Amino acid sequence: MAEATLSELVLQRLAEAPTGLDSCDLANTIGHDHQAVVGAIKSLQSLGEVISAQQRSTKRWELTSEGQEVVREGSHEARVFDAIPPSGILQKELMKLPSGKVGFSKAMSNKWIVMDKTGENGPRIFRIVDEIADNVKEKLQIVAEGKGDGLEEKEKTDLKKRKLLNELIVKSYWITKGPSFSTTVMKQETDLTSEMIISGSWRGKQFKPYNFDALGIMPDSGHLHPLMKVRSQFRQIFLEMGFTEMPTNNYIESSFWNFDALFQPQQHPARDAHDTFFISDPALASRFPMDYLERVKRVHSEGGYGSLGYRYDWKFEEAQKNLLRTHTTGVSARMLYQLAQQEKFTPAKYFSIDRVFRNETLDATHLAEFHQIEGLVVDFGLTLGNLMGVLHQFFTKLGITKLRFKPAYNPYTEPSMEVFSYHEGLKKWVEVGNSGVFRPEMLLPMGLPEGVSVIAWGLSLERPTMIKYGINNIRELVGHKVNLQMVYNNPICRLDEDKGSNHQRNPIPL
Ligand code: FB9
Repeated sequence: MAEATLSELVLQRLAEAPTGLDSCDLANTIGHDHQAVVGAIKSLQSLGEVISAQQRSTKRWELTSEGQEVVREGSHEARVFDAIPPSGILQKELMKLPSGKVGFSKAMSNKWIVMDKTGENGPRIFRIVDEIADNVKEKLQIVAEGKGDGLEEKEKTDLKKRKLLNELIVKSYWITKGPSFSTTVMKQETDLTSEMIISGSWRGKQFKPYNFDALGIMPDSGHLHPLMKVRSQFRQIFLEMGFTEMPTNNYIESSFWNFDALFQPQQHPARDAHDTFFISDPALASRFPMDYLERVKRVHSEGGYGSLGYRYDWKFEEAQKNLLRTHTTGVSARMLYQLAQQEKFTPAKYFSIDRVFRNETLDATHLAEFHQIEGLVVDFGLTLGNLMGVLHQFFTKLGITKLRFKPAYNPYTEPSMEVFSYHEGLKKWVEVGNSGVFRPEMLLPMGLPEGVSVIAWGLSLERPTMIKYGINNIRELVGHKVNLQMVYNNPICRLDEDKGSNHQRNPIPL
């Protein structure tokens, strides 16, 4: 039915109800969906003071499906009573009835039936009254007719306990006549047309008032995942600092580039299948810069460049093993090797932000993969002081100015430092990354000139993203259980703000 007709029907019923009407009762009376009636009420409200409507909550009782079945077929106890012939019935036969179990105990407690245990084939059940009154069915019938208020509260509670009744809180509107009440509704025009102006017909029409608070239609659009929003912010920071992004489009890497090139020995625990995902097909890589590979082999097995090396039997087959890269530092190694092939060395600043994979124990903040953020600077004479400086510059752009450095160990950097920042909320220092100076045993076999050093650092993308968007469980951020609405709803990510004096950015509340 068109809303205008429904609106007029509402007005006509209201005209006959001097004290007012409940929208739910009205919907039942006129046989319309309650939501449609509410829509008509809202439409009438927009006309001015034709009606007034107050939202209210009322308790309603409705039959459960089992309750409806009892109204149709009688209570379980009544059906059990009806199933007992004058000669009685074996209890085990009676229990086979759909209502047997529930009906039997109720009929016994109502003293409608009795059990005779003396029989040879087991207990027999007999009627002890000639007829019964099925009060349960009668009470449910009353509720079904909308007269539930006529029952005692205890009666309704008992029926609710038997799961024959449900108590609902129904939100409805109490409507009364407004100061401008009328039983007819003039259609409101929504557009003032040139034809109306020319003919003057606008004079006899009513126009729907503009709703200046109405929101515009949300344009359909795609939505970036929070990780990708934060990644673009970190990318912006690196680009502002003059760093060039490394090509990270190879999740699969050889053990050579992921470990050996970084001077990580072949017996290092991180190279164990418990920590690394190895690839079964193709299991082995075959193309390497063999002259460089020989230098790597030598520095591992015999030492060189002033290093004693690890002095073990380095195996080519181990270096060939393909894996899911455990860090993006393998990409850094490829870039540094490529830089070393230049005729004339030139300094460089590289960064990468991409997925890495570790065969680790999963928990609320760790999955078997994460996005590693890595930055590195290559030049002559870089020191730990330069590393601290570039870390201060990088984290300041994230709004983090209080940093502390703690000596640490990495197989491919010496010295190494864990980076900590003071968390104002937690009132404690939290780890925000790791860093170090790549070892000469890594750089010199590549062919980088003596005196060139590389300072580098890394952190994860997930940690700052979870902090930024207030997500506590990594599975709410990534994985098959992610609520896509979270992706649609989360706001844009700004790790910066209007350029302050020192270009400090909007701090991520650590
Ligand atoms: O990201 C980490 N923490 C972090 C980072 C940022 C942040 O908020 C933003 C600043 C505003 C809050 C917290 N961490 C490193 C520290 C911990 O979360 C740690 O428990 C988890 N770590 C990951 C690896 O764990 C298996 C984070 C990940 C990590 C650790 C080390 C590196 C990269 C990522 C590295 C490196 C490196 C070192 C030397 C040379 C080159 C790369």
